[in-house]
Amino acid sequence: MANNPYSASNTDGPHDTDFKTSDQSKNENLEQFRNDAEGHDLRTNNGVRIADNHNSLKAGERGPTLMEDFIFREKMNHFDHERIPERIVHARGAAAHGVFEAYPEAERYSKAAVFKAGQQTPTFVRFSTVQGSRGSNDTVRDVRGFATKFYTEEGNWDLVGNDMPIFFIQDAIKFPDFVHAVKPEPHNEIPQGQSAHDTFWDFVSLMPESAAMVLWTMSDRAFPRSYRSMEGFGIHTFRLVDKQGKSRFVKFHWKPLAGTYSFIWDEAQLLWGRDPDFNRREMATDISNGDYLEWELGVQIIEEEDEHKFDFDILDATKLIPEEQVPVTPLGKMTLNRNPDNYFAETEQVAFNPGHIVPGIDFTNDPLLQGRLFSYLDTQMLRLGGPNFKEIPINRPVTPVHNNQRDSFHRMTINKGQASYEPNSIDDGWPRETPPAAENGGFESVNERIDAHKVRGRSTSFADHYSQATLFWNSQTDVEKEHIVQAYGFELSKVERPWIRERVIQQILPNIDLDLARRVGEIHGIEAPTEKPASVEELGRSTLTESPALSLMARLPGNIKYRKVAILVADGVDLDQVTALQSKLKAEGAKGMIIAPTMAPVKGSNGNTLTPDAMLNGLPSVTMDAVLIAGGAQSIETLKASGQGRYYPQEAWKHLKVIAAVGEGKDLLEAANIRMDEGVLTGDSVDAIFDDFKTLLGQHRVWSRNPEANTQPA
Ligand code: HDD
Repeated sequence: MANNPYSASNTDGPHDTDFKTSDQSKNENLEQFRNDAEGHDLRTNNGVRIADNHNSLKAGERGPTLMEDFIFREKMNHFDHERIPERIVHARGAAAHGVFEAYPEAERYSKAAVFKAGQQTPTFVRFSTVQGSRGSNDTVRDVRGFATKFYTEEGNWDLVGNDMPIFFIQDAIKFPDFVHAVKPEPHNEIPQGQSAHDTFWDFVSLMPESAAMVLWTMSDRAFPRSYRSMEGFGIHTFRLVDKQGKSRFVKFHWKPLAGTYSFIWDEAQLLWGRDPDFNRREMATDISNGDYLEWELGVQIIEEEDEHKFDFDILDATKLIPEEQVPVTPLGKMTLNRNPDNYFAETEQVAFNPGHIVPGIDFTNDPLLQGRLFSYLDTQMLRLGGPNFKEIPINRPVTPVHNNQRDSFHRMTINKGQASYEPNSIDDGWPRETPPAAENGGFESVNERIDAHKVRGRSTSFADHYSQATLFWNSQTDVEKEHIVQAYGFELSKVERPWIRERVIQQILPNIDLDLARRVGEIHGIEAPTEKPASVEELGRSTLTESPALSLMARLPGNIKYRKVAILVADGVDLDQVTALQSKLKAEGAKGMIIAPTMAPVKGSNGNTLTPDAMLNGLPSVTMDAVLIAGGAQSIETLKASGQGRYYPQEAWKHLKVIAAVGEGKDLLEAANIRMDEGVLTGDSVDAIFDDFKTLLGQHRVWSRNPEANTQPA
């Protein structure tokens, strides 16, 4: 094209130079599409006012409806077409808008506008579960999707990651097999939101490369307490390209400023019934209360010349790079600060694609990533009905879009001009290319030399299937290990075919750890081998035996910010104590929820009243992080006499939560047979218990209670 007067050689750089983003760019961009009905008449889609929205047009009041009723037909016709296919995976999700602000050091590593020092870029983040359908539960044992769309000055960049740093398979060609195996079984569509079934365990036990990721999903990471307490990972090795054109390998990490913490399994399961929307509800409520969610985006940086310095292949998505080997360099901070206006329009229609990258970011040859680059666009064509899904407001970049792509279903853009091809001389060559160079803004792929034979195969450097599973297991605390053993125990108990259970216990788990295999084997009455059966290549070699960063306990918040604490009250409660508890919690950034036997105003001992936030069964203990019991003789008598009142602290105790009782509150603990331990505090005043309460809640749970809690009824 170089000698064509209407092509690239005729251009001298970007043509949309004055385009800049701010944290509000996407909000402003969406505004033109918002529809607020307040103060407006009800009309048909053709704009005709509707006089009666209750009665169809009939031949006589008791007669048949007339075909002529265009108002009825339009309404019914639209309703009949409301549903679109749910996502084939990650169907259940919740999203929020936010802003990403780059730290000064970010621009050292990438020329992308999103990483310019101080640059604010609007974001939209969708969190999801993988296995369940759109109507399943939030707190299932599963991986969580963590997909971020950055509406940058240079176009949309999507970082489509998960809350775990590795994946189940190495090559995208196995993705349909994996998803078929984990999804509800084809003959009866059971089970929903669970991996505890034959097809999943059949597949993963035949695919040793999945061992490490399955281990992660058997850990408490699989039910994060909240979206704000989840880490996020880009998983694949990507590239960042700096202004000089130098490319470095990177792994992306989202580090939650709130720290990481999870549910325990029984609690997560109970929540399925008590509040199936727990995570999404909390995020939406927190954002509307101004309690925003925050993460730092960081990268592990690997210079190109160090590509082969690891015990594993950095192109293998079943491997993480231990943070002890390559620390995470923070590049910026994201704050989620605005709820979507409409679930369908934004959260359901948002279309992520790891193939959406911008200059300064590039792919690697990870075969899982390469396959994803095909799949996302393809699935969106079906789910969102054709190639014009890019014009749906939530998917539009905030940059101008001009190209020669035309037509198809539901085209919104009215392209002017006669020429829809390039080069052209009719429209003076517009829209023109921007030559691929840093100063011109055009996208340029890293100029990697590829000189290879065409081969359908896998590199021997991908043969290690177990060393990082072992690393993860070794890095867990005793309680975490116990939860993992119990998880394998439960999941395999749901597997009907004995040979699948045997395969997991005898051929997979021992390669991770002999003790793990023995303990799971004991639950199933299956003898585990005493030596690792896998080949040396499969066992891999890891120079690191432990990575403390892999334990959830490594990132406990230490503070009680954003924690939800139940304050149990009934008529006659000591209101001064309640007020003191609430204000102390507030001062720490936590929230005290007033929970009473009924929703009727609670009469305090001083004659004042208090409005409850919920009833005992409205916000049960599984929805709360800790329990406080305020004093007041009459209040405690009422709670003691109530089954729900006694059950509340019992359930919280079982789930290793901190419980503190002020004044007569200790009588409720006695009546509920609560075993006293370091996590059960009593005192005559709020001051007497609060500091210890705060310290213990900062550790998330009373882990030392675990052995004793196991001996108590569920
Ligand atoms: Fe995927 C959705 C994350 C491997 C094919 N994926 C999807 C979503 C997330 C991920 C977070 C939901 C996005 C949203 O909220 O809309 N997927 C991952 C990660 C992977 C991964 C972190 C491995 C590192 N995915 C993967 C492979 C393939 C796909 C190997 C196929 C080759 N993923 C899809 C998909 C989905 C999807 C079928 C379903 C809905 C959608 O894309 O938009 O194309």
